[in-house]
Amino acid sequence: MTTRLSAATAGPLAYDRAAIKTGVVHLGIGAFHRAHQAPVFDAAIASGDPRWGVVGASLRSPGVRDQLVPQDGLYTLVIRDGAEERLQLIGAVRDVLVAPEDPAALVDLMVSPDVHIVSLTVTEKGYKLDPATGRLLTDDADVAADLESLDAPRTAPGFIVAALARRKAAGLAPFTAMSCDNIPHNGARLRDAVLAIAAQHDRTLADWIASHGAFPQTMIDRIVPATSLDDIIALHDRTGLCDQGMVKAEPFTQWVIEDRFAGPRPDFAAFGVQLTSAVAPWEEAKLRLLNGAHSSIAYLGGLAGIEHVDGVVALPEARAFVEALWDEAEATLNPPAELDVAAYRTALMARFANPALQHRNRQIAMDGSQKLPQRLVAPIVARRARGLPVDALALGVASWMRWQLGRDEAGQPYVVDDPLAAVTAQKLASKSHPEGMVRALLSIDAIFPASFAEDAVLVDTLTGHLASLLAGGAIATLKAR
Ligand code: CS2
Repeated sequence: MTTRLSAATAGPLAYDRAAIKTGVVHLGIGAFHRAHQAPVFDAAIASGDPRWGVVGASLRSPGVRDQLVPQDGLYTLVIRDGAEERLQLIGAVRDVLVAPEDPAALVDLMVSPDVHIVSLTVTEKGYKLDPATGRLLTDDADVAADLESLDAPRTAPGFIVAALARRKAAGLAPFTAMSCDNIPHNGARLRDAVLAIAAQHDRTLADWIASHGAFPQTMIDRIVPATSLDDIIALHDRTGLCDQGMVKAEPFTQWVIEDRFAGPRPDFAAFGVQLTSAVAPWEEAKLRLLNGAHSSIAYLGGLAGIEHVDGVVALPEARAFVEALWDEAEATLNPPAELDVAAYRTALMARFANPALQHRNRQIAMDGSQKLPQRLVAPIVARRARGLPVDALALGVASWMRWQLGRDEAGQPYVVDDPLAAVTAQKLASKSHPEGMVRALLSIDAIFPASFAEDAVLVDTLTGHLASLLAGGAIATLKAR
């Protein structure tokens, strides 16, 4: 019988867990939160400020609660760099709630005067916004339910509105609602979604949130692949404890936060977080360089049957493609003065090549419809507005198009895991010629602007790439560039 990690079996922490308060409610407590924000709150607690304990909530399934609660919320952050591995025990997470099981319990907690921050990693689709325009998806069943009643909220913005309404009624200050997802202008988008739902219920509530609430914009960066059973077994072999809540990550971590809070916050700067008034240039650089390359690598590699990111960038032709994509994307950026783009690119290639991460291409390939607009479409828009070519960026988009067929180059089927999968499948249903396929997919206005279909040069480039992917495959296409 294996021994589970828990307060009774874990090694000592640098602080007394009994003294911690819940200052943060985190919506969407997946691996990313546990590897990126929770360690910062943990550092704040370890520095002697016990206000920043975290209660996480899952908005859908009980999986994380079942991993963490039997372990008293404790888990190991495994930091891997090639052959080196560092373990960090994180004690900041006090509890995990499963929102659909008891929505009222989550709202009650968010109303606590000790809670100053409600942070979110609910992935792009969790905001229920049109990916191209950022407009609230009022036709979505969960959004419609939250617009109708907030007695048992279903969406992240719905929970925030329900809790802020109670805080207003109780004469409490609002908490700061902090999006930590890879969506552009994440703070403003969350604010818009919250205000749209609030206004539907109570105009004065919406006005109160608009004037007293805070929705800082953030840029978050750390590569955190999904934990596998092999990872759990390897950690067990090393420590003798079974840690089902472990997360693995690269050493690199960056968090840039707009310094706009409605109430107290940790001394973030003391824990390596950058506070600034201008997050957008950081976010744009990260989304277009790291994430744009990541998505392209994921589709090309996935089609070629390469399992992990490092396996793709091990190929010289793939590295050359990534550099070309970065050349194109970099020309659309207005990077912050502190960002040395050349050094960032060099470091980024090394991060992708980290063999110990085993970051699956299929994980990154998920939810492409939600990711493409900010990662690949936006830099194409910027370049085409200046009449510039977009060969590499267009290959990224064409590989996403080819991915929609649901079968790799060896004929292996896979599930296109995307909220718009039915739409892309339907668009492609009667199409067999590359140009028809390109035009059909470009007509999805949640992803692409209307200008794309009217841009003959772009349509031609996309069609050429898609034809090559269909005829010769991803590696041959990369080699022929
Ligand atoms: C990845 C990101 O899955 C994906 O779409 O591109 O999760 C990426 O690993 C992070 O943004 C890195 O900060």
